[in-house]
Amino acid sequence: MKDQIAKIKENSIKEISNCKDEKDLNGLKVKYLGKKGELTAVLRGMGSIAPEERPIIGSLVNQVRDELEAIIQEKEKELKKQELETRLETENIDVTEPSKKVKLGTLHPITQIIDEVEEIFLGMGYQIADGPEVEKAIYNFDKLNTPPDHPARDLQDTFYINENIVLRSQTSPVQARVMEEQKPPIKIICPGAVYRSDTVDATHSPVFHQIEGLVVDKNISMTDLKGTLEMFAKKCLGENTKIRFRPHHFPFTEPSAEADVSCFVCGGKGCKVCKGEGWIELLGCGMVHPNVLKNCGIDPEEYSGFAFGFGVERIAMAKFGIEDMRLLFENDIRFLKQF
Ligand code: 2NL
Repeated sequence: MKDQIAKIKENSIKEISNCKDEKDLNGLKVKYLGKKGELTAVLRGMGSIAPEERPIIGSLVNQVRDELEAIIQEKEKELKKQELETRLETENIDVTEPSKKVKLGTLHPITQIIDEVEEIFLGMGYQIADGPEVEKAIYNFDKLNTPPDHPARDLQDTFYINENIVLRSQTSPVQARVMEEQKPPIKIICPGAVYRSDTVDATHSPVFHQIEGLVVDKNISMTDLKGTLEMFAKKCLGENTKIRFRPHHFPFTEPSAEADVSCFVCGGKGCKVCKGEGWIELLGCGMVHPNVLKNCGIDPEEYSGFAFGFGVERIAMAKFGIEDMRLLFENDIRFLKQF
């Protein structure tokens, strides 16, 4: 039996040292040390030898097993090192090879305008507010002094979820919510998507974007409104831009006005963009109606405010020279990457 063990030891050492890779080595491990391996077989055969011989054979097997385990571990290290060396020799990386180009997208023209307007008003100390697009009719209309019989509330003009819930038709409900929640001074702008039941054509879309602004404080007057909007127009459209105000009507402001800017393409001479007028309609504005302040928990005897609003698509179309609004919603990459 001792001879048998010596033979196993001799053969296994030879095989292990000739072994070329880790897979073969694992095979040898199983062959000699495994449950069904040769050394285990020797232990199984102990029944046939004299009882006094058994501990001697047992300890011999264990000794050989320990030796083989150590040799295998050593070989494993050696093979790993060899493998790493061959990989280092054969796999080289060409760091000068040009990389695959990552195709960068661009910001949508609407996003660009919103970002730019936000930046200008942040610079004037405003905060940016947002709120739900699916809105209570109370916030979209009633609180804004737009009574139940007002044409803007008609089923033809507004998308109703039910009698009391609408897709907001303006971003003013965000401002009404802020007035209810905060005490003046309030200086905010509210950009976002709004919804009106319009048929799609070159200048209309049932979804478009609006930016509204609101300032409420003590002693706010029409001069603050005019100065603020003039500053905004110059920053947004160029330092030479002029602004003019025409009387208008909105239910939520009194007095109300529309503001035009001198055409930023021709400077006022008349061109295709301003349709020969020299002026481009920019926005609607006015002094916040006392009823609106009252409806939102602000005392109109103590505070006053101004507000304004404009459509982002219209500004984007004028600024980028886009003639059909539908292009802004089709999201054709060939169109979008021009801006
Ligand atoms: C337009 C005109 C405007 C406002 C929006 C407003 C909001 C509150 C109170 C009073 Cl909370 N006014 N917003 C005021 C005047 C005009 O928008 O033509 N938008 C597309």
